Amino acid sequence: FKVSKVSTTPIDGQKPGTSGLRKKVKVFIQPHYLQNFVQSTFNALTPEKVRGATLVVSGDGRYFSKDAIQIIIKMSAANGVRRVWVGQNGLLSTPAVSAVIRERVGVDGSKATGAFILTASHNPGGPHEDFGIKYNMENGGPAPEAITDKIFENTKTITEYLIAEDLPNIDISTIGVANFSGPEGQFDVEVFDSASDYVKLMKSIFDFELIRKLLSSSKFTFCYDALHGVAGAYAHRIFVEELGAQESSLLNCVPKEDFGGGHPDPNLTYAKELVARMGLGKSDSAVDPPEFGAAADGDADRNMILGKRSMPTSAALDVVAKNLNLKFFEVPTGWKFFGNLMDAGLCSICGEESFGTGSDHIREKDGIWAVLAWLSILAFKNKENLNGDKLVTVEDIVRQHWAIYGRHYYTRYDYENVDAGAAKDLMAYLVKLQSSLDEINSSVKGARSDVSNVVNADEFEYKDPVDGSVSKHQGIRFLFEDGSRLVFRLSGTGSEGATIRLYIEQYEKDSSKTGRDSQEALAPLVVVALKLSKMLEFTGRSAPTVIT
Ligand code: VG1
Ligand code: CO
Repeated sequence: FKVSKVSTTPIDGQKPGTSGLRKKVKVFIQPHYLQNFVQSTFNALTPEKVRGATLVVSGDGRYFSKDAIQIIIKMSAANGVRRVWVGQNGLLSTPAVSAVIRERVGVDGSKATGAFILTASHNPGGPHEDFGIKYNMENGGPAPEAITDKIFENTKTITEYLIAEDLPNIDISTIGVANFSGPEGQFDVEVFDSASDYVKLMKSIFDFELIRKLLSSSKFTFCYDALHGVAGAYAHRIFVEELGAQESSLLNCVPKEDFGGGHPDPNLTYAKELVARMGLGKSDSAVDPPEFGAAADGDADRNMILGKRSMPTSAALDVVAKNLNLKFFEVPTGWKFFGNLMDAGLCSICGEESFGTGSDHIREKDGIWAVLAWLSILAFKNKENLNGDKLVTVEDIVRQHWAIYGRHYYTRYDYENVDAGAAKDLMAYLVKLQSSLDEINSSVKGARSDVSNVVNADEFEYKDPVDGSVSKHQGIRFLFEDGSRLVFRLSGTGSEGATIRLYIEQYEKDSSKTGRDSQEALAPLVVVALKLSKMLEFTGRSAPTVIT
């Protein structure tokens, strides 16, 4: 093949957010849009991470992925990359990409040093919806801010990109290797099985024999909803073939370019089918609901676990860590902040408020890992019990947890697609308000006299303990005397307008009060949050788009 230099000009707005660059498909398919970003990424890496390197390119299979993969392959060839690995049909979950970078060894002994992951995660897909791209590093984790800042700077000055226009399109539906030769020598593209490396890693972590006993027992019923995301490419292999679950346990496990028209976000609002099957919706009364249900997002790094109760991550983790005398860290939103801690051996389990948990087996959150972790716990607790009268359930375990550690009532209100200017004004207003605790507290008391006082109000700032880098403006916090807290922040994953996230949390230690409905328990704090922020005045919204 030949290498062409194509002239281009900078395109506005290519700043990677919480997890890569996410935009509407119609934005991504504009001439040079993807190419500018990919070249800017190559230019942000040290030369040995490009020339002669092995890169992974795949994603959650959303609309435009197939075209994007061909473009990235051609640009990789032109930039001197030695080989590109592609999951069959372009499918690899985000955690599987991380596993492939860390674990996979090619036929000739090669190892990957990075990956382009093509996903907009939990955002909908299709010609009128979202596409996304992010770069992961040699440790398998998302590029840190130092790199994403550099990529963004490069997008503002780019003048040309390199592409091997005459390289034929690769058949990514068939496993195999294609060899080419270019001006600098060999270039290979290898299409490989999307699941093998990941399944192997899971088997090295969990006791599959033990979980199999639970899943194949007639007493335990299970349901997994992939919401037509890439988790479907793993679910059959792992849950049915390896662990003996029934075929009928799988819901929406065929990956689709548009996620079947749905919103691949595993929460109580969007995972409607699963919620109904579990009998957990407001008007649902399911016949024989499964004992255990779980769902994943588009790229399979998130999980929602449903027993009769579920437990979101929150400051609950801090209480357990303190109790067990373990080190713990509070980082800003986004998995990229965990990478340094893990690489330095400082942390091994991580969680986010948005249905994300994982461990240091990779450098991404991991939806299927989370399900296997829960199943392991259930399998262990029921080891002697599979023939008994009643299995230990998720609900039993959660209640035991509350009895020991207390309960963190938690909810998140999302105001999606609000006017960007209005969202900015609201945030600026809150920052200004923070200069006077008296003013805050008179507003709090005016809204609800039964809510305790705010004792600290600040903007969260994080200093990475490993490399000393500082991330500012990571959320506006109001911390209350009784341990409750409110956090306001703007989402960094949306593709249009702004999304305001409001995190509301209240700690209850009294075990006689831990069984309440969380929306009811949090109602007073919600009133305070809305009044304090003048949510209605700024945004015109009297209710959030999504409550989780
Ligand atoms: C959201 C979540 C955050 C998560 C991020 C990426 O970010 O709140 O916890 O890390 O999505 O998840 P934001 O900036 O919109 O709040 V995923 O599943 O998109 O890779
Ligand atoms: Co995701």
